[in-house]
Order: sequence, then C-alpha cells, then structure tokens
Amino acid sequence: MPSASVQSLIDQFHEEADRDRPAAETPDVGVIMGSDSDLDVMAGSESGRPGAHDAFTEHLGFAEQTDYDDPPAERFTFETFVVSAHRTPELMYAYGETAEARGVEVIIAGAGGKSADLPNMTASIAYPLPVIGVPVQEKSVDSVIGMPQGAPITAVDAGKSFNAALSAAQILARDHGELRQRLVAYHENLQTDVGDVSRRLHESGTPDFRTGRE
Ligand code: AIR
Repeated sequence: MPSASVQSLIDQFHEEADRDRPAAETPDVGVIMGSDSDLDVMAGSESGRPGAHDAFTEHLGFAEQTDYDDPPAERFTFETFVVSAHRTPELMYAYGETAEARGVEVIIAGAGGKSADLPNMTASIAYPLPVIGVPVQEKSVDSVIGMPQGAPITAVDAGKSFNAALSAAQILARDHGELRQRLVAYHENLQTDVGDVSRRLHESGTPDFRTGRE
C-alpha cells in the first residue's frame, strides 16, 4: 500500500491526466530520479558538473513548473519528481502511465546503484513516450540501457543529465522552431568558446595559460 504522501502524488497525476489543459500550460519534459541523493547529478551541482536543470534553465530558456495551476510564463517547462522504482513502485507506475495524458512529451529518468531500474521500467510503462535514461553512476549503465528487443530506451553516458536535457529539447524541437534556434545558438556558443580558448592557449603559451586557469 502506498503511504499517504505517495498516494496524494498518485492521485494528483491521475487528476491532471483527466484535465484538458492547453499544451503551453503543461510540463513538456518530466524529470524523475530514484532519490534526492541523485540531485547533484540530475540537476547539476554548484561545485561540480552542470546537469539537466542547468541546461534547461541557463541554456535553453525552460522554466521549472512547480504548480500545475500556476504555470510559468515560459513556453517550455519541465517538472521534477523523486520516484523510486523499488521503494515506490506504484508511484513509478502512475507517473509513467499518466505522463502522456498530462502533456509530458519526453521523460528524463535517472537512477543510481546497480539496480537502476527507474529509467528502463518507466520506458516500458510510458511507451510510446520517449524516455531518456541517465545512469547516475558508472555502475548503473548496464541496468539502464539493458532492455530486451521491442522495449526501447534512449540513454546518455553515466552522469550526463546535461546531455539528456539537450536530447529532450532536440525531440521537442522537431515541432517547435524556436527551440531548434536555441539549440543551434547553444552549439554556436560552444564553438566560440573552443575557438577563444584555443587562441588564448596558443598566444599565451602553455605555462601562462595554465597559471591563468588556476
Ligand atoms: N534507487 C532508489 N530507488 C531505487 C533505486 N535503484 C537508487 C537511487 C540512488 C540510489 O538508489 O537512484 O542513486 C541510492 O539511493 P538513496 O536514497 O539510498 O541515496
């Protein structure tokens, strides 16, 4: 039996699935993770690597939707939940089952450990919605990507939730030209960064360049 707090989330997902909200008001991407201990990898950490949250909010102009009745003004949004395949299987089922009806177009699912089953199970439950799996640790890779024939999942390398956000935006961009433009602009900035750093390295010489980075 789900606990009261889990049941209230399950009920909310079903209520939202029954509503007929305009696409601009529903979350376009669902980000779920097995535990809030996955947050530094899934969202990004201030001291470490950036993650999906950073890619969405800092590079792609998305906003996080935290209240279905008060959606952000931004056209593209994502929602974030902790959903554990093993601790809360009913919640995982309800999330995957209602995602499409709630307006979600692509799910990013991350889990760590050796039994990282949230991405692969969600891919099966939410099918035909695309699911991008994020192995939170190196040891989670086999568990995330090891799907039987006929049960697809798309996945990124261990820890690369940033790329999962870009992939989700690529999927959405097939129907949304403005997102395509943002993806192209992001890539152009990447190129500029490499060009700038290359020139600085060359012109300062390795020792000075290295000192400048410290
Ligand atoms: N996990 C949580 N429920 C099922 C699984 N497989 C994963 C989480 C996290 C790891 O187990 O995704 O990476 C450890 O979770 P915790 O909550 O013990 O820190």
